[in-house]
Amino acid sequence: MVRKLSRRFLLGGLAGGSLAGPALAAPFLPARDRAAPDRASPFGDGFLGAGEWLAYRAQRLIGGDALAPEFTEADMSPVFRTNGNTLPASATYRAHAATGFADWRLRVDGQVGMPRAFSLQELRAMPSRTQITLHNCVEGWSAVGKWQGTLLGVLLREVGLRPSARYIVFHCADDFDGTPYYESVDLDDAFHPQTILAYDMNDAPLTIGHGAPIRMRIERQLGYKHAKFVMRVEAVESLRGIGQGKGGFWEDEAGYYWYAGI
Ligand SMILES: Nc1nc2c(c(=O)[nH]1)N[C@H]1C(S)=C(S)[C@@H](COP(=O)(O)O)O[C@H]1N2
Ligand SMILES: [Mo]
Repeated sequence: MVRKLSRRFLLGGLAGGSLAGPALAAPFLPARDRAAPDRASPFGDGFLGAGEWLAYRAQRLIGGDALAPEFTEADMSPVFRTNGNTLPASATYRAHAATGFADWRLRVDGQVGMPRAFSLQELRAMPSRTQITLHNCVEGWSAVGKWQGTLLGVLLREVGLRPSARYIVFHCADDFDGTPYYESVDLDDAFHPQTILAYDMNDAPLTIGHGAPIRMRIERQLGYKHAKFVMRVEAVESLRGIGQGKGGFWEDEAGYYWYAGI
């Protein structure tokens, strides 16, 4: 398992993306410290549709380590549209935006040993990854963009994930008719080398429309999994207590698949 993780990490560094920053020796948890999210349904037996469950198991089995394709600068889309909410209504969010997110903090809590709040400067100082990838929205558009951000795996290691943690939930500043946006992933995606808390897009600080101050990039998943305006990262044992229990805003509201693997 240790060899497998090293290979994953090495591939992450060689496959077009670049890693930067201090303390890159072993940012990912040893396999034995990780839960086994693929052994049981996140929501209890029979919750995921049969097709979704099969796809999830198959992809975890054969493609657990696989990287999403990466592209070159020449492939980058001249226009990368925004989608969903482009400016959270929250007064707290707008106050942070007005001051360039200087006093904003990312809360990281839940099933962790040391809950912590990170400033944008702290996140920027941590090991990062840059990648040029294809974003796929279920509404029928896609675009290639360049993203830089803190490796979620490194962040989780900082706070010490408890063995009980099985899913990572992203709580966002925006809402639709009063229901806050949220998303979640299993630990395979959380520790995947292309899963980053992006603060830069196309070599510039993330704009509000694209999710400032940070938005997720979870490259093997469809667009709606890439939570924008992330305010809090919560490690949980089960997704049942989150929202209406299906793991994400669109999963709860419109029956989108929780496992949106592509
Ligand atoms: N917080 C939040 N995150 C979100 C959304 C949203 O409305 N709110 N929309 C999602 C959808 S459907 C897509 S396709 C992408 C769009 O990202 P973009 O605006 O950077 O293109 O963000 C995703 N993340
Ligand atoms: Mo989307």
